[in-house]
Amino acid sequence: MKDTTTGGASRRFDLPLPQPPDFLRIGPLREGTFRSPLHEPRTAVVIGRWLGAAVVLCFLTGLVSHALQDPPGWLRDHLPSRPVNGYRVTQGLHVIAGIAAVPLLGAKLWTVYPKLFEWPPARSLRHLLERLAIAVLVAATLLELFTGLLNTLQWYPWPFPFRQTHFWLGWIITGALLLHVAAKAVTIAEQWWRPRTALPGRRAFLGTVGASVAAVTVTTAGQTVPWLSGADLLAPRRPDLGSQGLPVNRTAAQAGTTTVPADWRLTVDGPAPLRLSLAELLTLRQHTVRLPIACVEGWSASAEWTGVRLRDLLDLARVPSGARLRIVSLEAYGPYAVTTMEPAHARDPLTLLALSVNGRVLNADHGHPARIIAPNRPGVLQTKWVSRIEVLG
Ligand SMILES: Nc1nc2c(c(=O)[nH]1)N[C@H]1C(S)=C(S)[C@@H](COP(=O)(O)O)O[C@H]1N2
Ligand SMILES: [Mo]
Repeated sequence: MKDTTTGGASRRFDLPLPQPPDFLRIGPLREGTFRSPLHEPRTAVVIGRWLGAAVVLCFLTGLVSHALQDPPGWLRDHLPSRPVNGYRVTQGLHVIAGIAAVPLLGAKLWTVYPKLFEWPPARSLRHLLERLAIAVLVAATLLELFTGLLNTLQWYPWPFPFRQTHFWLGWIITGALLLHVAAKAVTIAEQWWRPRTALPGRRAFLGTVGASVAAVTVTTAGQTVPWLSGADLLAPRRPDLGSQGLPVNRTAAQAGTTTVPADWRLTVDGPAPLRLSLAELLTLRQHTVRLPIACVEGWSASAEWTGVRLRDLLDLARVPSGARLRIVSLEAYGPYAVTTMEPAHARDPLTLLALSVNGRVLNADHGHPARIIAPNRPGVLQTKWVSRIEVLG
């Protein structure tokens, strides 16, 4: 059936055809309730393009983040440890695009919301399915942006696991978005290249949306983009604030690792297992590298790390070069107390078992006595308070 709002001329969304029965012509179902001329397809398409771009960017960078944090078996051996700043850039973009999507989604929903009161609610099975797909798209996108935003604040006021929920919602949104774009393909094509027609208030509206997007991104992007750090007013983190010049997510007090046992040794499994005290680690060849902590929450901060190359330790223990590792922390509980590392990262010459940061011995909050620091690796996997390196084969 032909959608009555897809005419070539720009047509407002709020003309219910046919009208609802008399007793229902109340509230938003009355004719003429929505008076703005901007509830029309051209404005919806202009904003939809930007919102679509932000959503696609979030989805792709989200896939990268998920793959690096929890790689499926077939991908494990193909995840590169370079570029050094890879995860910093993809995750920075993920959070920047997600924040930009908030005002864009608000503007898009405002533009089209008279359609919520379309009459009749469903003209055909196709129309009903199309509207159901939009309901899923809107609900999933609202939940996705809400959980993502709260994650940047490290606040999890819900009973479900954040990462899995955020990941699967991303797929649901992408599927529903493809359906939505397919269902609206004619309208989108018609409006895409249409010469601009002056509609009262449109420039001001689009200008306000653009200014809102600029305001929320410029005041938060400084948590990962160094030259914007001066404008970092709304982000939960300033990358240069924290002990030893770096933010801390989980403190030693929270992890229960403020006091390291006097008999602490780094254990490395392998054909020639190692048990090394801190003094012994310091006698091995030390390297200094400049690498970022790039947190999934969107902040990142570079620092100078000094310590022993992980691959030197693996060679000493005669660990085979293709081995995957399990890195075990002194932390007893906590989702990042144990992490795994693929050979590409384990063998990268920049990957260190770091003992100091910015020229000072690691303090308790940054992982004393030893922590992992590796290039192109999510912050959650830069394990602090390392006690043992196991070989997974
Ligand atoms: N053992 C352990 N290591 C950990 C964590 C943790 O909770 N436990 N948090 C990780 C996270 S989420 C980040 S972003 C980095 C932060 O490192 P920093 O506190 O030294 O800046 O440490 C990582 N290492
Ligand atoms: Mo993190």
